[in-house]
Amino acid sequence: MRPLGRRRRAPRRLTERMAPTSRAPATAAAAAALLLTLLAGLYATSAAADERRAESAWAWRCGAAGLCARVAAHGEAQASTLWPSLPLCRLTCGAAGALWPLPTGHVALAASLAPLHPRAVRPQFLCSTSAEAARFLQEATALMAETLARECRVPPLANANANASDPSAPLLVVQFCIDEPGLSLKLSTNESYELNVWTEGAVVTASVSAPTAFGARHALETLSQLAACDDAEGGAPPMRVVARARVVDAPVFAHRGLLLDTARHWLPERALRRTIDAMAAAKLNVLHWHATDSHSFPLLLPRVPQLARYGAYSSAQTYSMSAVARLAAYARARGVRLLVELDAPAHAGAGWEWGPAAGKGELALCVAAQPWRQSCIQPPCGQLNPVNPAVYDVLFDVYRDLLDALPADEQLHLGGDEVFIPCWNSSSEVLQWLQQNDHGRETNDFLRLWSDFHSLQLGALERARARTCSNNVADNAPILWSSHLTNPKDIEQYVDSQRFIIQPWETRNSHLAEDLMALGYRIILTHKDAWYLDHGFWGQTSYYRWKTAYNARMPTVGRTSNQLLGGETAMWGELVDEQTLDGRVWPRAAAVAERLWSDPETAADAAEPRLLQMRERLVRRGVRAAAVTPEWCYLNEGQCR
Ligand SMILES: *[C@@H]1O[C@H](CO)[C@@H](O)[C@H](O)[C@H]1NC(C)=O
Ligand SMILES: *[C@@H]1O[C@H](CO)[C@@H](O)[C@H](O)[C@H]1NC(C)=O
Ligand SMILES: CC(=O)N[C@H]1CO[C@H](CO)[C@@H](O)[C@@H]1O
Repeated sequence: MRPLGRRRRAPRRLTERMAPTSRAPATAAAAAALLLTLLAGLYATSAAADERRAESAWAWRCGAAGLCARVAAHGEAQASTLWPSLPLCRLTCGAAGALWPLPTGHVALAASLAPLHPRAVRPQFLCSTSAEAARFLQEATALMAETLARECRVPPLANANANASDPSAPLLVVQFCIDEPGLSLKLSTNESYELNVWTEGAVVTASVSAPTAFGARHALETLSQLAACDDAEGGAPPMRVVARARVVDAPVFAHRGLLLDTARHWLPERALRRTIDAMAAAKLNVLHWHATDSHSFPLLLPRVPQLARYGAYSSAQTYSMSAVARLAAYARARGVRLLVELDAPAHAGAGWEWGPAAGKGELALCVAAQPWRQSCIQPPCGQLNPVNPAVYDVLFDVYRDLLDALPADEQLHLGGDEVFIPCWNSSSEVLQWLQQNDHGRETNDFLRLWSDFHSLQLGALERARARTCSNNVADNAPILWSSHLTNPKDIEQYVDSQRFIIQPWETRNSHLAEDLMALGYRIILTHKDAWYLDHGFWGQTSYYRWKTAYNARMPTVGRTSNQLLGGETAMWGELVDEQTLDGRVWPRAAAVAERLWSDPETAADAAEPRLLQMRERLVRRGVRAAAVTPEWCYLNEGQCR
């Protein structure tokens, strides 16, 4: 059966400005042509005829509630307000169009679209933008253009001068005005920006001013979200962009993270890069890389190659330090920091077995012990040996190698969760040490030992840092998970508030973060009953939908004092590898991204049309984000709440 007759839309001129357009009511001649086409269709059996596209009967109109309504394209009374597709309608509908995350400052979007060709985008550097910032933004602009081209499947220009030969071809000029010369991305980097877009003839100008190149890069993400593919056939430019816009924006929280775990399952570099692409689109800025655990140690360290030799799942499932450096550079070009975590002293076993053979004694205890319930919380067991001085020498080498691969001064996560006291309490070496140092075997004695481990671990890190010269404690203080050590009533005797940032991973109704901030600690918050993306697949856990993740609020205290640094969502890797990674993480991590960037007063329902566009955008950009609503509900905004 042939699709209904298709009317070719008149090709739009390349320079044509697009306002919501109408389709003329079918004239008698057109109706006759349609009838003929239909009749012809009864007899047409060729494959070519079958593959023609059916012209849709539907168009979209932006309504007063800021929702795009699907309406019949023909015979609509107010035909002049119709857009031919939902993405085009959404660009300028509602207060924030298709932008994700929601900007926190002024947003104005004119309901008029200009043609855009993603292969014709030129950066320009104004004010006294430094050469270093200009180089970064030149690359960032090229990345944005490439991302848009990919989104709309625009092939490279056959002729490098194709644009110049056609003065009426659309051109996007991006003008940058950046205050700070440097390119250091850290907790205190100012990520704010201001974006103004206007159109004159075939030229769209986007002017970006920002204190830092990283703020300007966010402006490019926003600019890319002011554009959508134009599916019209017949000579139309591949994309449309909002012709006049103004966005003033800055994040509410400085630390906006996503945790990936490459120890429970190894992930190829391409999966990490794809995740970073999606993070950049959502303005997440920290990839917390839980690189090692008791299951595996995939980091191939030049000074301590034994860790990967013993600890990697296979010689192919490793990350060389040049791979780490490559990933760090890839991330930084997208406004994302790599926050590498080598969990310790618990969650460490695989890779640490070679100590006795190397004359260093037992580096880890209870490695793969059975029955595992007596020695750890999750198999395989393993906990570093806190009383063996060689452990801290190895950690010193480990940190030196890592810091050589990462940008100078980069922050590290030191782990610190889930020490299982019975493991240490069953080691004759540990017990002997306790006895020799006049300690008993009470819980407090083990907590003291654990706390001393973190002091010595931090000592090793600081010695390693001396080689890469830094003592900026405020910006790159190491992070520890909450644990028995961080109980508010005795944390002060175990963890120094001036040296460590604490990452609570508690349920939403917990007051741990507030209590720790009252004691002067700085906090990165992970709501484990909303932002743990692994839940819902094991034990008694349940799956948190994007709306649950979105609606999980941050505490109100600690903001003005800069103690509440931000939050993270976590994709623990026990039950996810590259096959299902994207769909587990996205678009839920994007929901958390908006909570951390914008912290909106409104709940998820109000954000749904934009979130659904974000999901489509990620898919078009090559991320296999999960579907979160039937397609009918996507096409009919607000009808499935
Ligand atoms: C970031 O820079 C903007 C523009 O210069 C400024 O208004 C804002 O206060 C800065 N934000 C912070 C947190 O310093
Ligand atoms: C350590 O083991 C001893 C002997 O079983 C026990 O008495 C003690 O309570 C244990 N300590 C802790 C903190 O569990
Ligand atoms: C592909 C490309 O960028 N071609 C040209 C487009 O126009 C500018 C300005 O005239 C040229 O510099 C480019 O080489």
